[in-house]
Amino acid sequence: MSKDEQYMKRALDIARFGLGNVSPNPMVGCVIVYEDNIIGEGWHKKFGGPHAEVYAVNNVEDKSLLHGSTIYINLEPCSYHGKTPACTDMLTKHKVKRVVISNRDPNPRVSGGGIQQLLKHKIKIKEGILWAEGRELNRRFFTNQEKERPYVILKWAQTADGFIAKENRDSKWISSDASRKIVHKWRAEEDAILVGRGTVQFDNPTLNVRDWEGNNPVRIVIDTGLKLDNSYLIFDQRIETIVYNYVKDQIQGNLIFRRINKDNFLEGMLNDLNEKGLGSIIVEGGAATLNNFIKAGLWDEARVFVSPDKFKKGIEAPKIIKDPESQEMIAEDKLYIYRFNATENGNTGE
Ligand code: AOF
Ligand code: ZN
Repeated sequence: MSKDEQYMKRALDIARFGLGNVSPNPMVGCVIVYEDNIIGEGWHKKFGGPHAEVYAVNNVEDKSLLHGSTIYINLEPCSYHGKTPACTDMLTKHKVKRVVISNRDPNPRVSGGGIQQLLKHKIKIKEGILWAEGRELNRRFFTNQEKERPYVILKWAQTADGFIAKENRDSKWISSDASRKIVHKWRAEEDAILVGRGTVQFDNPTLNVRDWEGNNPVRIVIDTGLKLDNSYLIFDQRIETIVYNYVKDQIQGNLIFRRINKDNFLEGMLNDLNEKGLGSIIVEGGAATLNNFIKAGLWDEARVFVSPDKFKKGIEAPKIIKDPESQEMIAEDKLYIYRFNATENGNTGE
């Protein structure tokens, strides 16, 4: 690894601390280096809060050193005043020497404009360092910007013989305790969690984060004909909950009913979620709902636990006709990860 790559790796590592708190903004880390020493670093901590560069510059004790420093940042610095001031103004004010970037910011309000601002002030630029790693870290953000929809993660647990539930719909005990703990971590990492009507009816889930510390995602239920009565746990008003349907638009406190056209329903729903600023969803079932996302090609990642049990009959698990990108053991379960598109690799994206 070159020096530039090593410092960029540090920027990416600290950027990741923002996971679960910055969406739909990207995770950004910034490392300031003077004569091969890190003199300041910081990351974007919270949506609407200061950007990574601000924390990093504030972290530098002797600001006069900024003049001769290199700034490592995994995303092109922003050049417009959004919820917070333009980072390029701060960097040019301090007359930093060089800026090293992993990815350009696809946000149309930046999109190369940040780099141009810095060049205009004679600051040296190097971009594309650990480009693929940066794309991977911010895959949710890049999907939001490029496809104008949330990043979609499908998740289910199935038996070794391919069933997601028993014939009586009992699906609670397929995966191990360890796998279930990971699922709660995953819930805290995404903006929303989605299930279909059947899952609410048969499992009455809470869809919150219990076995992990973190934010509860917004709950989403697809109940096109509004068949669910208000006795289910997800209607307890404790967490914002959206019911997507064909029938009505209505707001009842924390419970929102949202009508979407029947044609291209999933696209319409994802579009609505994008407009609400929800950058990612984890789809936890059931089989019909998961299959609808797969059929429509509207997914980015699938995380599938396979337990050693055999049910012999029951509700068939969804199938993804491609090889998993990775597999690992979680206690006695196998966890397979599939990607709709294999990670982009190799070039600088220019
Ligand atoms: C940076 N550094 O740490 C982040 C950036 O509304 P604002 O002001 O928070 O701006 C949000 C946009 O800024 C976001 O969509 C993305 O384009 C960029 N994020 N830029 O220079 C950061 N988080
Ligand atoms: Zn910024």
